[in-house]
This record gives sequence, C-alpha cells and structure tokens, in this order.
Amino acid sequence: PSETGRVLSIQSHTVQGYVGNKSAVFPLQLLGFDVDPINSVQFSNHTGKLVYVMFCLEIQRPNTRCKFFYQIGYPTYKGQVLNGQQLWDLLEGLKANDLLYYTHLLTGIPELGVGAIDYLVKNPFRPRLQALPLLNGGYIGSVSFLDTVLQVVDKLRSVNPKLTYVCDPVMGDEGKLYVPQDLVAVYREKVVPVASMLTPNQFEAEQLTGLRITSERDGLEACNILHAVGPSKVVITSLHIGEVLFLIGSHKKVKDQPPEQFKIVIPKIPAYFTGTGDLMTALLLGWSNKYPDDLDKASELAVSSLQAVLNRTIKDYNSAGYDPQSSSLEIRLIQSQDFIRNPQADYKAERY
Ligand code: ATP
Ligand code: PLP
Ligand code: PXL
Repeated sequence: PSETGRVLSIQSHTVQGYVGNKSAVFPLQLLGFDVDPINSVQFSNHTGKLVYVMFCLEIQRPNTRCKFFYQIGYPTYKGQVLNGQQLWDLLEGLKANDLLYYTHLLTGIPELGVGAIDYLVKNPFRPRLQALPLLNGGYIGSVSFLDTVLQVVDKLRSVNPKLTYVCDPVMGDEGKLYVPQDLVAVYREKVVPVASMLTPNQFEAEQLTGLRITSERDGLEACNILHAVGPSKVVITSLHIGEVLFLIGSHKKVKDQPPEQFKIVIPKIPAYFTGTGDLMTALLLGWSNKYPDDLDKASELAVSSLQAVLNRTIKDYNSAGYDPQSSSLEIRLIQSQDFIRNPQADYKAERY
C-alpha cells in the first residue's frame, strides 16, 4: 500500500481535454496517491458547459427578466458509455485478484448516456452558442449505474471499513438539472447517506436538501441538513450570492455538536471553464487527507491551487491570441503542476 492512499476514481475520460478523470487523476498523483481510474464514459472531448444569460426584454415586456440557457464548447463529440454491468465486471476482476483494498473512492458521474449523444450540434460560428437541449433523455441507464456505484461502496467498505467516499453529486448547475429527475432521489436517499465528503455546487445542494439557497445562512443550513443525512464533511464548491462567488465548508467533527463552518471568497474570472468542479473535488480529497482535522486549511489549499491553475490558463490563452471569454476553456493542468504540488494558501477561510 502507498503511504498516502489508493484512490478508485469513477469519472469521465476524454481523449482530448480535461474533465472528469482527466482533471482528477494527474493532480491526485502529484499529491502522492496511487490512482486507479474507471472511466464512466470515454468521449473524444467534453460535452460543453452550461451557461445562462439573463435578457431584459425591454421592448416586448419591460422589466421582465428571462433566463436563457446555452451550452458552450465543442460542436460535437463521439464515444462510449460504460453501463452498470460493465462497471461491476471490472470490480469482479479486481476482486478475483484480491485487489479491492482502497483508502478512497471518488465519484463524479455526469449524465452522459444515450440521451446526451443525440445532442450533436454543428455550428460553424465561434463562440458557439446554442440553445440548450437538456440532457435528460429520461432513460434509466444512469440510475442503474448509480445503483452499481452503491454496490461498489459496499464492496470496498467490506474490505476496508475505513474507506473514505468522496462524492461529487453531479446533477446540474445554474438552476438546471442535466440528469433525469429520478436520479435526484437516488442521490438524496441512497448516495448521500454513505458519502464521507460531499462536494455539491449551489444548485446540487438545493436539489439534495429541498432548500432554496439565496443567502450564506441558507448555504450553512443546507450543510447542516446534509450532515444529518451522512457526510461529516460538506463543501459547497461554488455559491453565487449577489455578485459574490464563494465556497462554504462545513465539518461536523463530533456527533450532536454543531459543525465548524467557514467560507472562502473567490474572485470571479470572466471566463467559462470546464473540469474545474472535478479538479476541485480531487484537490479537496487530496488536501483533506493530509489535514483530516482541518477542512479550513484543506479548502484554502484547494481553492488557491485551483485559482492558480485558472489564472495560468487565462494567461496562456491570452498569449496564444484567444479571447478567453468567447468559449469554454480547457484548463492548463500539466503546465500548472507546481501550483498543485506546492500551492500558496492565498485565499483564506473565514469562520462563521
Ligand atoms: P460540480 O458541478 O462538479 O459539483 P461546480 O459546479 O461547483 O461543481 P464549477 O462551477 O466548475 O464546479 O466550480 C468549481 C470551482 O471552480 C469553484 O469553487 C471556483 O473556485 C472555480 N471556478 C470555476 N469557474 C470560475 C471562474 N470563472 N472564476 C473563478 N473561479 C472559478
Ligand atoms: N454541462 C454538462 C451537460 C455536464 O454534464 C457537465 C458536467 O458534468 C458540466 C456542464 C460541467 O459542470 P461543472 O463545470 O459545473 O462541474
Ligand atoms: O466536468 C464535468 C464533465 C464530465 N464529463 C464529461 C464532460 C463534463 C463537462 O463538460 O463533458 C464528459
């Protein structure tokens, strides 16, 4: 066994670009983990980022604000999707060779099955802004995949009862679900209760708790609700309250006592990145393994590392003559390895 840990990471693989396992495996390796990736999909490239814009339809309806959703990214993608049975086959193979000892399980599995592949849009214009057909498809494939993930958790815990399960409950963003509604209940009722650390974004935290999060207080309350269901560590990785972007962390160290809670304010960079949520969760896993009793510090390091990666990304796109605001950017992960290995804690946690 390695000194730091051995992570089984179930996430997407993209041939080119950095999302899912491609943005989580290398950073975890840099932080000293043995990482065993299982690719929930293998796609040529990522499927794009969901963004929303608010239009003021001054002429037709003065003072009304409408939300429009767009997806930005590549015009198309191709690839394969792993199903629950195929995931289980891999586990059986590991089991047959006595290879099921893991210190960590990491999952972040978007809904990218058959439904998603239908949405190939060919648009010759850059930036590619396309009206978003939601990736819900309404099929049951991903529910069965998630059920199999639950079996994986059980299996790994039967071998190592101390297994830490870090779960990014990928369901949507910016007020939109991109998974079938059924999946929300599976996450809420079955997955959250077995997770050790949960890293939802604002929208996912709302879905899981039924709260509408419009203030910091709501964010803290959502963490309390999630602790009550299972995970002792909850990090809402991005919250937008007014014009401010921040992260909220919450660590319930002792049962029946209030959690330690904090926020980290993050300067907004005017660009759209993909794979940042995946990188964030990997960094949180890595640093909270090193500082198991100090989620504040682990989050400071994760946020600081990530911001350094994003700034480097912007700098590289600018020097190459691209406008970073016009598309969804691939993070410059390899070029940022020093920021991952040795981050400066530039962003500080403020305790509530
Ligand atoms: P997930 O959907 O995987 O649960 P998420 O929606 O929070 O996660 P992102 O929105 O990509 O994922 O944000 C993750 C982190 O990336 C945030 O905490 C923030 O630090 C950083 N981030 C992403 N985009 C920006 C940006 N434009 N400016 C500054 N930070 C950003
Ligand atoms: N849009 C879609 C359709 C996705 O499946 C994903 C990731 O799963 C994203 C966007 C990226 O989300 P985020 O960067 O908020 O993690
Ligand atoms: O970052 C989440 C993600 C995961 N997997 C695939 C994606 C994305 C985001 O675009 O395309 C395949």
